[in-house]
Amino acid sequence: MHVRVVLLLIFASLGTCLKSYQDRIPNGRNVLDPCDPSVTWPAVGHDLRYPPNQGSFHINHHNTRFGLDFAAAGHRWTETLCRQDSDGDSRTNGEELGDPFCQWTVGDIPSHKVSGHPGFNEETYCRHLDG
Ligand SMILES: [Ca+2]
Repeated sequence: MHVRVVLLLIFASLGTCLKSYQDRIPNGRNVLDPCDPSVTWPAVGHDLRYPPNQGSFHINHHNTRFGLDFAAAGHRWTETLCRQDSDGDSRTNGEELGDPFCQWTVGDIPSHKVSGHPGFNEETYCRHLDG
């Protein structure tokens, strides 16, 4: 019983973190699956679409390079993070997330729509999945 309560609290806090992180990057709630643009990818900094407490349960997930860069920036959208190309697809994180001029701040409506996933090089990652 006690263990269940602790686990519930841990998972609840993970979900809360995710939501607050989504609001700290432009279009954080609108990032699409790099290989299936019909669905969103809420856990933008992770290599799983959903955090461990939502959707597919998967404990062995990792941060993407973007997630690591976001953490290194103090979980804030900085000009440096915006100008980085975390996934190496030749597009900056800002270009992919709809802030190509790196002017977005928390609470703003991004100047552009999201156009890519900052954590995956769409071309190589999706080709890898196709086999
Ligand atoms: Ca990308």
